[in-house]
Formats: sequence, structure tokens, C-alpha cells
Amino acid sequence: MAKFCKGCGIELQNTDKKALGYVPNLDSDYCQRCFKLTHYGTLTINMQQGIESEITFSKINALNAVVFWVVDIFSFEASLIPNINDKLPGKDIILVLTKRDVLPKTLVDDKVFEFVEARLTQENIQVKDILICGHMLKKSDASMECIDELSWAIANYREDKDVVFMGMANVGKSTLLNQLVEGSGITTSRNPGTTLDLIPLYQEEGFTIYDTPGIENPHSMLSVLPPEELKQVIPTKPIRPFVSQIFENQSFAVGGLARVDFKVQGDASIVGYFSRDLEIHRGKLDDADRLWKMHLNKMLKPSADASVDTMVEWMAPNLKKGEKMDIVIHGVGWFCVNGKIQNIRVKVHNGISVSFRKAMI
Ligand SMILES: Nc1nc2c(ncn2[C@@H]2O[C@H](COP(=O)(O)OP(=O)(O)OP(=O)(O)O)[C@@H](O)[C@H]2O)c(=O)[nH]1
Ligand SMILES: [Mg+2]
Repeated sequence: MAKFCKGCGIELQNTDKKALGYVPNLDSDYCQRCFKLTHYGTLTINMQQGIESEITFSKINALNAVVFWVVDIFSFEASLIPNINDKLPGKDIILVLTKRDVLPKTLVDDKVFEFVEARLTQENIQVKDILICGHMLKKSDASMECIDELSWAIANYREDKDVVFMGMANVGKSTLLNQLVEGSGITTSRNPGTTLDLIPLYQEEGFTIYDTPGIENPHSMLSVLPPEELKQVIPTKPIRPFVSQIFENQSFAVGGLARVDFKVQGDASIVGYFSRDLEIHRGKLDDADRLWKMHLNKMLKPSADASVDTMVEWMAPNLKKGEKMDIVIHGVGWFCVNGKIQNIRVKVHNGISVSFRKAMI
């Protein structure tokens, strides 16, 4: 009888060492990839170009289940699923925002709700409820409170159906389920594409909660960076905003991942929200070309490019008077800007999305 890995859901096999699901001995509960990821943090098979999203959607659609859609609040734009209601026809969706702990503590939940509700309206997405979760990296009062709220929501919205947790890769679905369902022992890691197939977690009450493979987002920086660089980019501690006032044309570098050029007509305020481990460099716009040519992949790192010439330029819409705008580099973070700005140009790796939105904070 087929046996499936408890960590990632893949069918176990002991014939092909290089293929998914390999175990030297079929008595094991975990495949070798999960074993090495959990015990040594090493990735034997990278799934960045992972499981076909359509397969995951069709497996979810085949379940008689209520959907808990997990979204990383720090990486909100990269973890949105456009037209999710059409992709999951007839399914009730509860939105679970995770990683609340990495947003600045000064930000109140009401502001987060307000922001998310406005973005969902813009995207024409309908959900039955929105929950804010986070603090899942360890057990604490804060994490228990989230789990209590989640348990309540499951009891309240499930009716007599099963429950499926889904969402983009790396948003924290499996981490959440490990806290929600004691003893589930699902493999988690900072590499997108950790969970490989549906993982059923049977509940005493007679229903099943499913973990699912993350939907791949090729337009997020997390999809193109190697595992060792993900560590620098994915925040694990609350963000410390990088605050600066500018009075002349300036260029900002987010490591070597993004270059943001500001031409100003007066003074402007620029606040960066990025992982503490990513260095932000600021300098004169006139000198930026030279700086990037000389320092990319040296002082300006990590980067997904060997040369600034292969990076692609995005132009921000005009900033209206008194308006605060976020420039979001998908998977990395954002700058919140306001003031007398003439124009803003952003350079990122080809294929990575940049969004311009009404400020979250
Ligand atoms: N700061 C913070 N990090 C979290 C939280 N939950 C998960 N993470 C981190 O997010 C990363 C991804 O976690 P996973 O649980 O493997 O994410 P997933 O959605 O199951 O990913 P896939 O299986 O690839 O789709 C890991 O580095 C986790 O430690 C949280 O509440 N706060
Ligand atoms: Mg997972």
C-alpha cells in the first residue's frame, strides 16, 4: 500500500535517490528531503519550480471543504491570489493573515484590517471573515491567542465540512497547522515549496484539516533567490522602519535586489520596511550608476543579477499632494513615500513584480 511522507505529503519510494519521496527504508515516516531539512536545514531537492498550481487547485476543489486562505501580511502583495473566488468556485473562504509579529509593534490591528479590507475590495475578492495571526515561531501567549481564534473560526464556519489551509508558497501554512494540530509534525522551512502534496490531519471530532502545497509565485523575489540568501530577506523579527528625509535627488539600494531612484521638487520622506538583515544604502542619484557598477554583489548584496543592466525598470505613478504611497518589491518589502516628488524609478530583477499602493502604515 502506498505510504506518504508525514512532513511534506509526497508518496514515499526507495528506488530513486534523486527523486522526491526517497527513503532508504520504507518503514520511515519522513522522506529523506524532510529529514535533512528538519535536522540539518539543508535542501536536497529544491522545489522552487515546484508543484503545478492547477493541480493543487483541482485537488482543493475536489474536497468538500471550507477554505482557510493563508496570506503573509508582511508580504501581502506577493501572497495575494488574484481572482481566488473564481479559482475556488462555490467555496467559502476565510482569510488568515500570518506573520503579524514582523510588522512594527506600533501598528494597531484596526489599521491592518482597514488596509486589507480596502485591498480586497480593489481586487474584487470576497471572504467570509478575516483573522490576524502570527507569532507562530514559538509557543507563547500571543500564538495561543491566535490559535484559539483560529479554532473558533473553524468551529464556526466549518458546518459539516472538512477544512483546507491553502495559499501561496512560504506564507506559513504548515507552521500554523503544527501549532493548531498538536503532533502533526509537518516539515516547515524558509524555502518556498516545502509542502509537496495534501497532508490530511484527522480530527477527533470526525473531520479532516488539510495542509496543501503552496501556490508558486514566480514574480516574488523569494522564487529566484537561493536558500542561503532567503535567510537575509525573510524577516523573523519585527521590522525596524528605515526612516529618511531627502531634500535632493537620491537613490536607495535594497541590498543589490532593488534600486529606487527619487527625483524631488522639494523635501520628501522615505521609510523602508525590510528585514533587519538587508542593508539599505542611500546616496546621490547622480552617483548611483557608478555605485551599482562598482559594488553590485560586493557591498550591494544579495542580488539576483550579475549586472544592473539586466535589471528592469518600473515607473511609479505620480504621487498626489498629501498622499502616502508604498512601493512594494514583491517578496522583499516596501518603501512608504510622501512629499514633493517629481518621479520615482525602480529597478529589479526581470520578472519580479513591483506594486504601487496606498500606504499600509
Ligand atoms: N515571523 C514569523 N515567521 C513565520 C510565521 N509562520 C511561519 N513563519 C516562517 O515562514 C516560513 C515558511 O513557513 P512554512 O510553514 O514552511 O510555510 P508554508 O506556507 O507551509 O510553505 P510551503 O509549504 O512552501 O507552501 C518559515 O521560515 C517559517 O519559520 C510567523 O507567524 N511569524
Ligand atoms: Mg508548507
